[in-house]
Amino acid sequence: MERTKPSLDVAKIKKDFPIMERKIHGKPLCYLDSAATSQKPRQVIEAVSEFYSNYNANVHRAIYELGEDATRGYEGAREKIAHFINARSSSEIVFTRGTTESINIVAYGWGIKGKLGKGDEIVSTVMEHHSNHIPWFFVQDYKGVKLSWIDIDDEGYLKMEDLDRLVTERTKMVAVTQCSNVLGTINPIKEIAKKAHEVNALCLVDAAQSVPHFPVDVQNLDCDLLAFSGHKMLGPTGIGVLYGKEKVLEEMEPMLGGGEMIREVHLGRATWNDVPWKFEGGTPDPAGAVGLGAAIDYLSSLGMQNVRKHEIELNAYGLEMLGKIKGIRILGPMDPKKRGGLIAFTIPEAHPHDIAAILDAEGIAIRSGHNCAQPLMERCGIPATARASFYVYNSPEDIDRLIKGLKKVQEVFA
Ligand code: 7TS
Repeated sequence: MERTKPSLDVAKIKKDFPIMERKIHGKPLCYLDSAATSQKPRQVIEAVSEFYSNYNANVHRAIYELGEDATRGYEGAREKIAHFINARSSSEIVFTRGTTESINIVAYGWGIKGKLGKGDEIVSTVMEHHSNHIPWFFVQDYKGVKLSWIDIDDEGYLKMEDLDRLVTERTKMVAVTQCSNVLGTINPIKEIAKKAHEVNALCLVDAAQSVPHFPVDVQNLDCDLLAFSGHKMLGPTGIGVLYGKEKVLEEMEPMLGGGEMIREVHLGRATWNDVPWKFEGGTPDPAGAVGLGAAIDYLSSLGMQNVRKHEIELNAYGLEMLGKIKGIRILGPMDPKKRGGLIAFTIPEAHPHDIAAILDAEGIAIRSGHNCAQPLMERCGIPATARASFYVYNSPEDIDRLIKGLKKVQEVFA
């Protein structure tokens, strides 16, 4: 395949990321682990610094100007996020610490504290990250509900006949990832949500690997709940989002008690604030929210369609070049358009941790291990993978360096 010109001006983008100046073992950083966490552009770092330098105060409780500035920044970020995923209103956006916390809030507030009981069922898939497994295990253990999982086919697509078979009148929730962090598979959420709604079940989407990488429109998907993390989309760590349809959020119980989540408290009893604040107990992270708002501005200025196009180009080149490595096993769909910007693989000569260690000596950062998806590893019959993942600052040259590094791995272990 001929190398195509990337859709994004990567050389210009890279200049916005101070960390790209770093040398690792004397070599320029080649960062291929954005599915774990993305790097941060100057615009985000400066927004956080600006918050602490000029606006810092606790939100929603101060009468003075500084407090109002901080609250405006925090609530302004909520508006930006609502717009970014096309929510109907900012009251559908709950700030959390990330995807994991968002899903746990639902498992607790809708599941454990909700009306579920024996005979009810929750359907998920074998390709979920642990963060979209464990919270449902909690619900299973507390409420005696039955869990079942949609399987994958040999190419790494969901077996849609399993969806038809497993989603029944007993199903109360279908919890599924939009994009697998290992296979890269992009799942047909619209179809899955429609199926869930046919039996009056809810559909929760783990969007940790989708919202950062391609346009996501919650009204078009018609999902009921959707979770993602700021740190995977150029934003700060420690801030994330739970989107929920207002009616669904209203019917859920809060997980954290205290702070802004209350309306009235008397000894021994209390009533809750309106959504979304009902779910934001304790002092929140306004600097993180403002940083996430800046990340959204940055991604919007690039255009999410361009981000997606860029990653498809990197996928195409990566799949082609990795495909030439002798004995390699690439997980997931081989169509670059059907996967998110990541490629997990194994090679026969070396354990993924050995691959990652040798690549590190070359300045290349990749993920190795079970990728927090042990049930999927079991399903694929392997203990671990190496994984290269791409973002706006990656270019075909990074893939060339990866390939060169892998050749070195094969020499070492030959
Ligand atoms: N869901 C998916 C699909 C993910 O990929 C991750 C993190 C999470 C949930 C959890 O996100 P958090 O921000 O709450 O931690 N995935 C990865 C990964 O693939 N490598 O490191 C973290």
